[in-house]
Amino acid sequence: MRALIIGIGQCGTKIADLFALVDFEAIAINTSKSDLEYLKHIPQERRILIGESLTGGKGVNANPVLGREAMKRDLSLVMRKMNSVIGYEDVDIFFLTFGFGGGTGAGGTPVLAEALKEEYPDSLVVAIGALPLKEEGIRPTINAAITIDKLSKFADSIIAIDNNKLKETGMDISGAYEKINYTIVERIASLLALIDVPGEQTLDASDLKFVLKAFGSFATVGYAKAEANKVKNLSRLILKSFENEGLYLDANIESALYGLVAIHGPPELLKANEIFEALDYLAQKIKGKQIFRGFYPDPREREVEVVTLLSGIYESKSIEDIILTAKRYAQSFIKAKEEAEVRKRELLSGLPDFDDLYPGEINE
Ligand SMILES: Nc1nc2c(ncn2[C@@H]2O[C@H](COP(=O)(O)OP(=O)(O)OP(=O)(O)O)[C@@H](O)[C@H]2O)c(=O)[nH]1
Ligand SMILES: [Mg+2]
Repeated sequence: MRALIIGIGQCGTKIADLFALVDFEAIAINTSKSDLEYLKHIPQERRILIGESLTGGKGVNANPVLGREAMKRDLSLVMRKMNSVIGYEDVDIFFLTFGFGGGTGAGGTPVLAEALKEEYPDSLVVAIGALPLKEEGIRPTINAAITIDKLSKFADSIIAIDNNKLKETGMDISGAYEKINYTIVERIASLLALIDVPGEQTLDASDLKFVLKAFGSFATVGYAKAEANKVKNLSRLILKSFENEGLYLDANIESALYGLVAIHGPPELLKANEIFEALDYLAQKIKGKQIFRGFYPDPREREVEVVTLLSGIYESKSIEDIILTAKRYAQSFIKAKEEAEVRKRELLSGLPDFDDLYPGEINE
């Protein structure tokens, strides 16, 4: 199973850099030269500055029109570099990491997703994006809504992480970002680490691709971990992984089409009846009724870890709030703009030109 992580913009490249730290192949793309320099783990030759002719390497200041243009102008450079990193071995899934609320990531990611789909039709393109905080104001919300719409046409799944969920942790903002970035990487890395490895019942790349090939709908990754001696009933731990606090998105999991549950831990704890109790419950609960499962007994392990992936989700309060707020704002903005134009025309109509009032000043 080969995954390639591509970070776009500041948020996205920070997350990709953490993936590189835990040995994933990662590429960073940004309009900001200094943000690219700030990365620690992605090798220099895998950092791509785009839109330099447009912004002089200074970022696009949350303007996705510029982010989109930067990616378009340098798309052939990006795809060439991509090609040289990929070589001859196929990529199963491209994970594109980015922040929905900025300019480079929001504007550039859909352009790249479309190009990757065209160039590598057998690979999946999965977007992993952070949704803006409500306090950031209207602009990030609009950027997010329009980017969701565009990505839903090209990405196979969109894993949306709601930054608002981290406010509940009560940390300062940069600490909270760090934590959520780390959590995203931990979850996805734990999931990928269990694909194509030996186990009791295993998950392979085609299972994961099946689950994530979901017409650009939303997916969420749940997670729960406990020390082996504290696990009284594994069923409860599994359920916890996809309950609300396990997820980073307010989503109605009943609207999910597919689920995938991977459990890793000491053999004596992976009791079939407890596992099936939870999996049956989950299969009943989700719309698609299909759960892929992998059990990985490991005698060296002192912890039990459960990673849950739910895909095909189309009901999410986090997403609906963003879309409805953006639509409402767009309507009132467009109306206000039209009114302003009408008022301007009304006010200025009937004025003469200079020549009407200063006749005969210039002899021709
Ligand atoms: N989870 C998480 N979210 C972040 C992080 N940094 C920024 N964000 C979110 O991402 C959005 C801003 O995106 P950035 O990545 O900073 O913007 P960009 O894509 O670099 O685009 P420009 O800076 O406008 O060129 C905001 O809505 C933030 O909430 C981060 O490290 N982690
Ligand atoms: Mg930036």
